Amino acid sequence: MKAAVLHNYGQELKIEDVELEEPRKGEVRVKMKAAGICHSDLHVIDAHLPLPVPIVLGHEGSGIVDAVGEGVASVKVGDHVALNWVPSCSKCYYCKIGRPDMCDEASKISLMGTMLDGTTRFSVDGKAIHQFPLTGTFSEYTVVPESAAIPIRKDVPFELAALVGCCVITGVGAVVNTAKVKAGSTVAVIGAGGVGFNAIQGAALCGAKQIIAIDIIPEKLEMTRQFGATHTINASEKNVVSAVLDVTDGLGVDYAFEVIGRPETMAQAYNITRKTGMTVIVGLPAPNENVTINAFSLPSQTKTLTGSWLGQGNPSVDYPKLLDLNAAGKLKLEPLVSKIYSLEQINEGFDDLKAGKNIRGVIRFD
Ligand code: COD
Ligand code: ZN
Repeated sequence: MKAAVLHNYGQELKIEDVELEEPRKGEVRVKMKAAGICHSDLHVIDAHLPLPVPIVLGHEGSGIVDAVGEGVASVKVGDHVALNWVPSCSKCYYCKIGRPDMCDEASKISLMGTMLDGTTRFSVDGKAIHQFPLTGTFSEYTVVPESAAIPIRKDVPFELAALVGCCVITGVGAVVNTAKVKAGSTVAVIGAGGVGFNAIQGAALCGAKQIIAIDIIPEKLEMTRQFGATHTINASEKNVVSAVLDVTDGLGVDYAFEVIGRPETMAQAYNITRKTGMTVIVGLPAPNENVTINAFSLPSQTKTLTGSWLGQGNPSVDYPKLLDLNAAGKLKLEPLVSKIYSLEQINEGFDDLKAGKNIRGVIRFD
């Protein structure tokens, strides 16, 4: 079985034969059909997200259940599934209060590159290969906990189904679940990548009257309009704060979303939020980075500054819902897929991601 393995940070992934253990109790094996290439995978390659190597990356994926371990009840062989990289334990404090995105069990292993029990199912010559926590979708097959395999409708192309697992739920959820954007409000999204495009269409779904897309790539900015952006700002040409004030009667926006993961753009998101508005940070910075914002503004402008992880979603409920919204024509998934790659072309996919060429590049396993 072939998988793409990262052996050392900063290097290309190597396509090689990897052994995969049979699913243990409560686990399922998935024959992968499609996997999205997300910036978070690139964060690992660039050593910004400190997961151990060697590792099979990839956390946005879909496929068909091919084998189930003892006791598995929620999926069966033949089911189409989209994978979930934050499976909830349903026992910890956060799962109990209805915040599975903050599950303590999932957090514990989030930087371990393993399954929930701290072990991994991939190996080469008896030597363990890590996996993107609970997933590892850049592989012809993967083994995941039952709660990481969410059954989905069978009439959706796999490359679209793959996207709900990260960029769609993260972007749409930040807007719908975390910010709860109100109809008629003003929204800015900094970073028009796979996740940012979904924040934009989430804002359109909520009925925002003004949606300002901010990026540094003109072609991407142009494309945001078909997802509902009403204004675009090229951050490499204009001062973002003044440009946003210009189009919002000097107020700033009701809601600003940072979808890149850089301290400068996080501060920018806060600074373009109007008094009493809300700033939502979606992008993940390196663990040691800090943001500088004006301390006086905290009490004097009473803005809400918060974060959003996995779009504050609940995958087993939200994936099917997001795919239904797509089937109803209310959520665009087709135009998110800019280019299809084979597993062998994965490094080209990462080069294109770095160059900002795609909304989403997706690997098809055939
Ligand atoms: N100003 C404006 N836009 C910029 C700037 C800038 N200074 N710098 C870069 N950009 C743009 C790029 O041109 C690009 O279009 C966009 O920002 C980033 O998009 P992508 O496609 O590279 O990245 P995504 O959308 O795949 O992922 C971005 C996240 C930040 C959401 C992701 O990397 C992340 O940090 N996720 C949050 C943590 C998380 O949930 N991780 C686990 C799974 S994602
Ligand atoms: Zn992702």
